[in-house]
Amino acid sequence: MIKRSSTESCDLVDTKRHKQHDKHDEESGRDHHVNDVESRIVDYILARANWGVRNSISSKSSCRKVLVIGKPYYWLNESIEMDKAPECFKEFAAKHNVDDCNSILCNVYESKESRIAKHCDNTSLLEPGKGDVVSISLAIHHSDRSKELAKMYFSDKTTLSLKHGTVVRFDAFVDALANRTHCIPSTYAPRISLTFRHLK
Ligand SMILES: O=C(O)CCC(=O)C(=O)O
Repeated sequence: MIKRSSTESCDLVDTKRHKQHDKHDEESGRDHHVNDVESRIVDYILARANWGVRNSISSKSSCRKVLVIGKPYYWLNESIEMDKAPECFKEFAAKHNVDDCNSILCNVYESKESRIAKHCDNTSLLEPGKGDVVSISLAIHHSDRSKELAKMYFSDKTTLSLKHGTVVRFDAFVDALANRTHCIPSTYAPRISLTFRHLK
């Protein structure tokens, strides 16, 4: 089971489904025989993610934890310097052609209630001319890798099914001009996303 604070009210998603993996690892419910770049990233993020803080706002209300790597986007949590992030992040970024980004916001959606509200990205923080935003989903549990983990809805009626390895790309400047928002209202299976941006 993933460690959670005792005050958290968000129920974990479908824990029964992971019983078989609990046999492998009672502590995390994850299959530690899998040691690819994605599972190393998931382990690293799960061990460090916490509620996002921004003045009086907390990501707890969305049942979503965060980990900030590189330049901080939105959340004021302490961030891990890009150079200090483990090699698996560099390998993963290179694989997805986003190794020139200077900010990775990791969102952890552990429970059914874990969500992100309708929003446009804050373009005032982005490097001018570099509005490309790339968000990649990872299943927390290896057994969920072929399943739909969540759905992302854009206000122009585009709906994307998020699975392990799904890459979502959009231009934040274009979307802001068109007032095209996006949101993920709920979580079907525990998911982590890594969102790569170019910040000023
Ligand atoms: O978690 C995701 O898949 C999307 C994250 C997102 O929309 C954001 O960080 O602004």
